[in-house]
Amino acid sequence: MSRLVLVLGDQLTRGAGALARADKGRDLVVMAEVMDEATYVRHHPKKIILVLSAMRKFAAALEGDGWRVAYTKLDAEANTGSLSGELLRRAEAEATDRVLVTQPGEWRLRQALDDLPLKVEVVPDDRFLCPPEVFADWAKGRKAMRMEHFYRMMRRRTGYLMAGDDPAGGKWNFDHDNRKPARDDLLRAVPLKHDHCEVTREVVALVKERFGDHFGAPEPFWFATDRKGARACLQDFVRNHLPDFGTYQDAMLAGDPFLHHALIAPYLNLGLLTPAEVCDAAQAAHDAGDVPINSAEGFIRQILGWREYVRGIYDLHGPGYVDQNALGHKRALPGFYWDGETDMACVKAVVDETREHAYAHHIQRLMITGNFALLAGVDPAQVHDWYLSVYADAYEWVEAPNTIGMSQFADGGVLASKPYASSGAYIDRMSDYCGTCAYSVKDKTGDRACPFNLLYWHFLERHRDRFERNPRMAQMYRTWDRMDTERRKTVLCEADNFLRRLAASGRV
Ligand code: FAD
Ligand code: DLZ
Ligand code: SF4
Repeated sequence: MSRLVLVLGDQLTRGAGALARADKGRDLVVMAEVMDEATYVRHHPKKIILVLSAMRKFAAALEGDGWRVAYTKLDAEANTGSLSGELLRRAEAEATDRVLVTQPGEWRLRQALDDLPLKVEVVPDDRFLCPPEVFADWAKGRKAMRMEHFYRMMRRRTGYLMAGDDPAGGKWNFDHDNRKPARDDLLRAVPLKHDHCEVTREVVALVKERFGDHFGAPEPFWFATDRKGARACLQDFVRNHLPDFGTYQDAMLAGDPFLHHALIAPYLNLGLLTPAEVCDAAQAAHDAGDVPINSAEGFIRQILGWREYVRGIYDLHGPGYVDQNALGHKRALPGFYWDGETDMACVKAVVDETREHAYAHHIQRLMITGNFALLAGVDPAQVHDWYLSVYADAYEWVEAPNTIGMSQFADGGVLASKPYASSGAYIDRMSDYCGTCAYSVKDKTGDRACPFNLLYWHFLERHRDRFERNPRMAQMYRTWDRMDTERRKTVLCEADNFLRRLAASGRV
């Protein structure tokens, strides 16, 4: 009896997982564009275009390789609207009850497959560098599961940037060299942009018609939508940006959303690139003397460390991870996360760029939009929903640990040893946003005081019981406690007023 080989929209890797175990001569590959997946959050239109266009081209490539492929387009008359429905429909037509699938990234779909009245064989997703049993073994019995420890284990295990038993360059981490602000530079290379092909043009029209009311501009659309294009992006990044990646990793510039970032997360998360080939490319460029160790290490840490680590955390903690709210935050997500209507120049820049590109780099996500939501006490479930909706690279397994854990501290410290909270001073140091802002980053109180300055102390005071004894935060509490009593009262009172204005009108 033949099997249905379900290939999900983010499993577009030839020869991996279920495809590696399937029988080309007998089994039937099933791929389906379905409304359930397109609407479980209101994805940015660019993300839907990317996924559907890449799915169509991947299906064609599989057919070119000799596979039998049953592909359902979103607007096909027979489309049942869900992946379960499509599997049942194809199972009946193929007269089989056997399904082979690579483990879906998200708990939501893992559960849907469990509920199917078919014999579903789930095989591990072997595209990751850390097999699930290795992560489980590393995590076993640990009180604190810190990324840095995981990362060192992975460096030793894979041999990336190792000199025998020691880390190349004599240190595991070169972050100390990597915190430079960037200057406006007209000579900085811009990201590689891809022209629409016929397949993408058809998908753009479909998405504009069906999802035109979602947050985000469908065009200009210039993402790569196949492996060849994704490889070209990787090569372009390694040549033009990787040498400076480390140095400017944390920098933010108004008018340059991309700086020296790789813009490859959408391709990695779809399967058009594998983490192994990305790390290989960085290692090779370093070995050839083209990329200094601070950049090679900083970049490989993101892939081999952070990306693998958040995957492990998501798997280990189960579907309940996203419902946590350790700090008890309840505020509604402000409207400016959608329309950008705020006087805070930094927040406005990130929201506007997100709408335009379905992209913001890590520090923008963490220290601007994430930091504001944390300081203002926004409900983490609403923050999670926003991040899952607005980025082209957003998939719950990677987005949730970053949002719920790293950014909002809603997991109570599983992922981060202290909250990523900062006042305006950090933003001013790492960006040029403050120069054009209606608020003044130098003002700690008063009409023009930067909201990040007011809310930072308000946050520390609100959560004193939880954080006062955290050794990494003790210094900040000492600074706050040394302030004059009247000044502290003024800060807290002005922060309260700010939060009242935010709740009343949303316009701040
Ligand atoms: P670069 O900065 O060039 O980094 C290279 C690669 O490293 C990325 O492509 C990515 O694959 C990996 N990487 C870097 N940081 C992380 C990280 N913290 N976790 C996992 N992988 C990482 N990343 C996603 O892929 N999807 C998400 O939905 C997502 N949501 C996020 C939400 C929040 C609140 C925060 C703070 C971070 C989130 N990240 C997410 C992590 C990171 O911001 C993005 O991976 C990165 O910005 C993608 O852009 P890039 O490809 O230019 O990355
Ligand atoms: C993100 C996405 C979208 C927008 N559409 C589809 C789709 O129509 N069909 C499909 O198989 N996958 C889609 N995806 C990706 C899935 O949501 C992804 O596979 C799950 O989130 C599991 O990680
Ligand atoms: Fe952001 Fe404050 Fe700077 Fe304005 S002054 S850009 S709100 S950090």
